[in-house]
Amino acid sequence: TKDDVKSYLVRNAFVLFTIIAVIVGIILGFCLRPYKMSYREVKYFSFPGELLMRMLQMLVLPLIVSSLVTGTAALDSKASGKMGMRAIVYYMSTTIIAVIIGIIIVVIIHPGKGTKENMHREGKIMQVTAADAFLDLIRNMFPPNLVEACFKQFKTNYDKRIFRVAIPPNETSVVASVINNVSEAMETLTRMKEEVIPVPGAVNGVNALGLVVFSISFGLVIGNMKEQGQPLRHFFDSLNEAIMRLVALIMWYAPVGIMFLIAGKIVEMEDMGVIGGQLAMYTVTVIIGLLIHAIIVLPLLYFLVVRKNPWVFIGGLLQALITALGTSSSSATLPITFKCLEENNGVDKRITRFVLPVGATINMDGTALYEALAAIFIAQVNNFELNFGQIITISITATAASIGAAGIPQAGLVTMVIVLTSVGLPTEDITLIIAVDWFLDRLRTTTNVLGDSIGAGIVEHLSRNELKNRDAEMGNSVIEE
Ligand code: DAS
Repeated sequence: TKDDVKSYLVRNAFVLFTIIAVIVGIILGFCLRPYKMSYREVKYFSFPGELLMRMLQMLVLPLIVSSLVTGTAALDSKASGKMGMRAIVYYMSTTIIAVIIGIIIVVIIHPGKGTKENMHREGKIMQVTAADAFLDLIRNMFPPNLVEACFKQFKTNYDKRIFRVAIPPNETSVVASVINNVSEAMETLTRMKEEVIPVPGAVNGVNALGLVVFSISFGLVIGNMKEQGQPLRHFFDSLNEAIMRLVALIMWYAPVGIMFLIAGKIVEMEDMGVIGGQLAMYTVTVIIGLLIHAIIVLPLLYFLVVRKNPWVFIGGLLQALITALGTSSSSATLPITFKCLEENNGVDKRITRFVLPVGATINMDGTALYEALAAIFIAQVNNFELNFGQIITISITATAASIGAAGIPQAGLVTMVIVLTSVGLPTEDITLIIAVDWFLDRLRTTTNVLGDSIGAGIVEHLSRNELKNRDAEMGNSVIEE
């Protein structure tokens, strides 16, 4: 029909604009580099990009809450339990696969050459065990103050954000004490790289994990309340719809924002010449690991389970993937991921609403792969022989750290502290990799978003019977327009 043609054109126009934006952003960035803009000029220049980040982040909180509440309320608890299990199994298995890939690749390529003198250096700070890391994660699932969990804002400069993001609201947790202890190392780190690391804009550091747990429970309860739950269900439904309409508006602005985010980053990045051989090897190793996961493992998994062409599915996600690349934040990308999955790939809204917010919060394949790989790289640089037990500890803590990392720029670098301390590696060695982290962060964020989206496709396929039954039961789905 005419409408179909129109929406097809609009969709393709978005993808086309976004690709053009990336290309123009790169060209513009390289053309402006010779002018050596000051820090302030770069900030002014990237302002349109900063605005995009803020607009997207503005929607994240209501989007997570409203979609999860409506998503779970629209299913009966048995169906949502099954879907939830499938999603969790998918998240855990892909994260573990990612960690294993990271470990194998870094052991084979061996980018760290053991240049540091002191071997077997004891970690200066308290040793965090894998159990501590997990307990911390679970603590975060139950924010004692829901309101505070919603509006913790992290503004100003990067170092402040590093500390505060890592310290969950109201926590007297292990992570908090670790971060306090390494504050000195982190300060050195920020002092060294002051002009390099600032990221555009304020970052929304909500305790997404806590909100996810709350919203799912709330949705389940409303779902079981029958008529009495109706007003709340309608409220969250219509809130969700309104937010998605705002997303549709922001999509028009997204290419402009992405162009300036990319150009601004290229203008301010350090000269590649200063990146030494080891760091270059490390970068290549990370890229190879992420590529294996993103273009072999995930598509293969999709194909094996869903039996459809994964590349067609991934093609529909292009705009979300580019937004992830541009923003380095999977939660800022979340609104766009929703749009791509629902509109381009036709994934059932009951699935996206239910699994995407959870995925964006806890499922970070790229981050998990990165953390394990980076920790072993740091061990290699320190000539620190890791035994099998320590490698297992790294895998477990890297998984926990990826679940605990917020979907914001470079959060993975912060949660790395957990992984390093768990095996007694020096946390100040995070400084070794910080120069390339902004770039690798973009790639791992893209991998994270891809993992979440493929997960939604797989869970939808596995849950088709429940969805059908529910349709039959309800006459029609509650949340279908
Ligand atoms: N950049 C983050 C994300 O949004 C995670 C990370 O730093 O690894 O996915």
